[in-house]
Amino acid sequence: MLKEAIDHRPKNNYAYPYDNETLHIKLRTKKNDLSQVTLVYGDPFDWTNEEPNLYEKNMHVAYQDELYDYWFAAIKTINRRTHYVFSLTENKNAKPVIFTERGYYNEVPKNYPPCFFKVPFLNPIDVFDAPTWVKDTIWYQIFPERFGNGDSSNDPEGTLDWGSSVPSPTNFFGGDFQGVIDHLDYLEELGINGLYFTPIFKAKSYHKYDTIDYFEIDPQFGDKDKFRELIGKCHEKGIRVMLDAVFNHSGYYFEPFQDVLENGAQSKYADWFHIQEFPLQFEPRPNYDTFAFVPEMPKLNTENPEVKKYLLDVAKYWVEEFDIDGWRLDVANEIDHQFWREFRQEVKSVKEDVYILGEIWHDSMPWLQGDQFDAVMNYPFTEATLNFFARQSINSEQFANQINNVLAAYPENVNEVAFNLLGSHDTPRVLTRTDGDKNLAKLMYLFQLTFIGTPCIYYGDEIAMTGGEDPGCRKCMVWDEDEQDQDMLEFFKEMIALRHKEPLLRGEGQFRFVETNNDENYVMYERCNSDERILVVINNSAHTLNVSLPQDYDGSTNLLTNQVVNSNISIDAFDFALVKC
Ligand code: ARE
Ligand code: CA
Repeated sequence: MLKEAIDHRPKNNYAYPYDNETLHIKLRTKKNDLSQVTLVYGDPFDWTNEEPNLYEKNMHVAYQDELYDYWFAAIKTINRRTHYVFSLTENKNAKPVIFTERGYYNEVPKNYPPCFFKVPFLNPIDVFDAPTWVKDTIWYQIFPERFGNGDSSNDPEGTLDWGSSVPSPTNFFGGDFQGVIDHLDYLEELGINGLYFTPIFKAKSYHKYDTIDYFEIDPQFGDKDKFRELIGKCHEKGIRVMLDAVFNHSGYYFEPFQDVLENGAQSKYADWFHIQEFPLQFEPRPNYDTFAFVPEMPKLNTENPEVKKYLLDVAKYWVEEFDIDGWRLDVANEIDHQFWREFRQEVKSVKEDVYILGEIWHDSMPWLQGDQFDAVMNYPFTEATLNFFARQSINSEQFANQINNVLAAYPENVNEVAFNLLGSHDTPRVLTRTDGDKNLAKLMYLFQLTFIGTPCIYYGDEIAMTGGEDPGCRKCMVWDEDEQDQDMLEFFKEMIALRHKEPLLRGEGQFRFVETNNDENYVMYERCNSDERILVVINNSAHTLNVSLPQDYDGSTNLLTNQVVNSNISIDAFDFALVKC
């Protein structure tokens, strides 16, 4: 037994309340090292004759990554207080070893056991509780300058004809809210039910990440009435709306920053930013903190009470006055945690089920403990999926390892609302990553749309648009039907409809890999609850494969053809099958 590999803390992804009475416990051990792990638990205050009352629950391996097994058990707590140890068995003949907070024992310590791990009390307010509607949501990301130009009267000076040129870091094409309203029927038909807009507030650039006024809509998109109309029409169609909050930094033309430029240290806004010395200097690098080293994006001092109040008022204003349903938080990881805790309290006090999505590309456990975000942009998921399909750089077992690694890093209730994307306005498009290979792109979308969490489609991916790194990925949406890839569009509609039809494919169903096959390069995974199961088989190879399904799927239904399948199915090269039993 490799004791050095064993890890547990009664916190975070390892021990957390799943709901008001259920506790999830996970334990990490070296991969394939142990044959059995049993959770031995009880109420720390529950004694009879000097002996604590203890119960046992067998754990199972929920996830495996490259190096580790992650054992899992869900228990109902006793009086909401829990203490526990793990009984670890290496193989049939070995005596179990007891793993505790204070090291290893040969048997479960008797008498008062201070070495037990402890989850002192399950307080309902500490349960991670993202809005439940998110589990049923399929997001669609819109970059407003590039989705549709519905009103030429608001076009900025120098606006180019729609789609007449490739995007540069400075050009404008005139996209606006009317352009979105004009195409709401298209979006409804596609089947999405959440829109995520990159910034819409008054700013200088075409991308609007350099805010001038957080209380104003950028005039190139329309006015507040137009925005209200857009939200109203979305809500009528059951489509939620999420906006981008760029609170890490303002734009250069934000009034308080202009005041600092003018009045230097005497400005009443001098402490609104992180200024190293006056006068301000921009070259060779700014002498004030910025986003990256971009002088046009001075970092806001979110510890300053005035700044905090200002930004929290902004956050509440758009929820209260316009009834938006979510905030996506730009550069969320560079803002202090205290700010985000207050942000959550304030925004949720206005509308309880607002979705709070942080932009963090890395492991995000500190933000996902229930007191800050509901989700983060799941780029580690993106990477694993790109590696297996687009780059063909890992085999099926490594793919499962990488996906399991992401899942094991978080509580299950966090995974159920994870924001899973395959590309965004910050990355090359999927079809560009696959070098134009549509089949591979479809396998990626299929995986995303059948995975646990909530998927987000980047505008235009559904009609097979291409584009490289920013700004290449920000081309004008193609509206000429002859130039849209209708086959891809049909594929999206079919898969989206299936996800809406089958609750198991959404947040309801647990996710687990059933089989990975490196020689034939296929994966099999399951979404299931206690009654029903859906199996997805993906053939990521250039050959037709004959795959034998797990026994209990004999006689189940192929969800795409509605035909009954037997224990063997044939899957074309770079194709897939979905069966339900
Ligand atoms: C522009 C040009 C770029 C140029 C850049 C720097 O387009 O080609 O490199 O300027 O001069 C917005 C605009 C961008 C603009 C940028 C600066 O959309 O077009 O770039 O402003 O003016 C990191 C951050 C993450 C950030 C990404 C881009 O952690 O927060 O970088 N994403 C958000 C938005 C962006 C937005 C900004 C932040 C700024 O989504 O659209 O840019 O408001 C690794 C790292 C991540 C890193 C990621 C991508 O995985 O771990 O931390 O994200 O790569 O680089
Ligand atoms: Ca316009």
